[in-house]
Amino acid sequence: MKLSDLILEIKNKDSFLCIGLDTDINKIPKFLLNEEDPIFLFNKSIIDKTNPYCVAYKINTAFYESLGTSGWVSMKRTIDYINKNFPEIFTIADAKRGDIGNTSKMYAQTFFGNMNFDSVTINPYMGSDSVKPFLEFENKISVLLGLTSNIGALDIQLKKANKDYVFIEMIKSSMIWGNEDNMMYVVGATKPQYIEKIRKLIPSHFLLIPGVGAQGGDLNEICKYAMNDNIGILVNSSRSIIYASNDKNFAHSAANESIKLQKQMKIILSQKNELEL
Ligand code: OMP
Repeated sequence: MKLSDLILEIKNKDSFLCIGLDTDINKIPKFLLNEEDPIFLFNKSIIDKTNPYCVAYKINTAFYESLGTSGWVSMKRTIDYINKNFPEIFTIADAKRGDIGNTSKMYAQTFFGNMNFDSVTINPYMGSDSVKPFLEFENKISVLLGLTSNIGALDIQLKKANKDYVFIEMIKSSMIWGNEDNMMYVVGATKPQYIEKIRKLIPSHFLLIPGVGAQGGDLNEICKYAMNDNIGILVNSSRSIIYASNDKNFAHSAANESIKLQKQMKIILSQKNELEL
């Protein structure tokens, strides 16, 4: 998918919501466990009910890979289901990959070539040769970890290197590897105080912002600094949406949680439009 198609979808739906399919076999409703592929069935139900309110689905591959072969099958069935039925929805393989070039090429083939995701998250700290194989795929987007939402971001990313934070130095180096059309950056919702600085450095790149919901990030606070002329953000929430309830109505509850966020996003977008008029 092209970035321009994603922007169009955001405008059509008044939403920049990304729903995280962090589907944990231990957390899904118990009655699904009798089915042949409970993970896929759970995802399908969530997707069928939530698709009008979101513009992206992020599949965190850890939840699938941890199950072995059956997990990979569930992941492939899920991505194929989205691509076939909702081709307008942007897909992210949250795999956080990156290795020497020769190996990264295989990761890129896995998630872009074989699985046909629109984008994949990449840990860029091994440098340009670890990211470039992903950038060689046309109409695919590499999402580089910038400043992550976890407490451990303090250990390295928020240490000083030269004059600035390590993560700022990383963004400065990596922003020339690709461009706004084929690269995004992850910035955690739990660290809004750094977003203004990031935006000064990369005013045009899209930001993928996880951490709203279970991790406590504030949607309004993030949007104040992170949005740009093209909206420029996808905000991800996983657990607070997909595990909103654990009974027969779980997908309906997930839709309700999605609607709550989408309504807030609609207000934010209309306020932004008014300011620009
Ligand atoms: P919830 O906390 O349940 O909304 O899930 C957040 C999702 O975003 C998980 O899949 C995380 O792996 C992912 N994530 C972060 O939480 N923090 C980051 O800094 C980066 C990511 C990510 O790359 O998506």
